[in-house]
Amino acid sequence: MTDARRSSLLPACRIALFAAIIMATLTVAATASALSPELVSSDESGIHLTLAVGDPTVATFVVDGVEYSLVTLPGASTTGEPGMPELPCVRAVLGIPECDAVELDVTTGATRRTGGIRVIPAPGIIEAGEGELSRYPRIESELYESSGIWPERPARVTAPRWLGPQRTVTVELYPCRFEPSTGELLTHETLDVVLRFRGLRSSRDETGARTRVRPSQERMLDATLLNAESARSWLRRGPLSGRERPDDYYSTSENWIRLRITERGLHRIEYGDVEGVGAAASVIDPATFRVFTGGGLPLPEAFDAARPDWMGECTILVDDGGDGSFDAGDGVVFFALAEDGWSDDYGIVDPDEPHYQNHFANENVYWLTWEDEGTASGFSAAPLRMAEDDLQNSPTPIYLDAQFAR
Ligand SMILES: [Ca+2]
Repeated sequence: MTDARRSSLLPACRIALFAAIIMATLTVAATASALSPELVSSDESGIHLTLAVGDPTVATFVVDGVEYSLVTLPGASTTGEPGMPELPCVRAVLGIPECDAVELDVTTGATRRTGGIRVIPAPGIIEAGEGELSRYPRIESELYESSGIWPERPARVTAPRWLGPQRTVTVELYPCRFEPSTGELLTHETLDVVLRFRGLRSSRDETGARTRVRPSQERMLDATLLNAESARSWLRRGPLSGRERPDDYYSTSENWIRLRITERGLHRIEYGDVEGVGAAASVIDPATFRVFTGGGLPLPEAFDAARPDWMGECTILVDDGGDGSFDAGDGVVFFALAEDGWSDDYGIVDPDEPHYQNHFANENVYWLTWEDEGTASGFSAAPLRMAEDDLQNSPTPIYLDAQFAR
């Protein structure tokens, strides 16, 4: 392909380039004033937290003729279990090592008792019928007729779950508890929680490298975990457990640029485009360029329908001027579909309409990735490249416009 011919294919193409959007799986709404336990220690022998509690605020409400108290603590969340007393709750997310079980011990400091209180139940929800509004009534559960204290213990720990490469638990601390039969509110001035790990796996299984953590994941863990620093030594080892990811995934490379496509045709990403979004274009190894796309169709509506594991790789042309380095004037050429187009372009079997219209997006998305000079590509297969043909010996040249004329 000569430069002149290539440029004649491209003038109508519009390329919108945006910096890679890092896909944080979790954002945490934490305010500066949020009440949080203090981390005393965190290692494989256990995690120790302590919480000093100020005075709760008690406001009085009358609901259906019954006088209730709403108990709040500045910066604390609430228990929020429908029908159960609505009480302050302080949550902390902690990184933990891989183990068979997590045990929680909690001790309380001085406890104040306030009498003559009926703590308001947390609202439930009654879904609206057609033409009605949903209601959120506060209806007492059977607990209000029982003799125990709620919550039963002043702290609890959730079942472990993976947060990216980190095993985590959430600890809930209940500085205030309620005894319905006596009408007393118990306020613990301090709470001390110790988590211990039974059947530790990290020390007995040293096989396999630690999972590579992307900077975005590290920021997410730092913002979420109370013990992010010590939890780093407990990051997952070896291959992913549970649902296996294919080899090719976003974690396979550090470098991704999101390409937002609104016109079907050949597109060219210039050296300056890559540099323009803040990437160090001069250290890119052009042999490692790849372009991926999910295809442009929405995911199936049925929740149990098969979903793609990963995107498809596009066959691209890398124009590096033949010198093996990525410089000004070089570029990456690829064919892309817009968000709407002819159904057979998208591989739609038995389309309802010959022309497919995307009702969910105003652009199709492609992803450009690469490695820097001297760093190995994490992808297992060779990148897909267009074959170049000068068409000199072709008896019946194919004209792009004719092939897709309708
Ligand atoms: Ca070059």
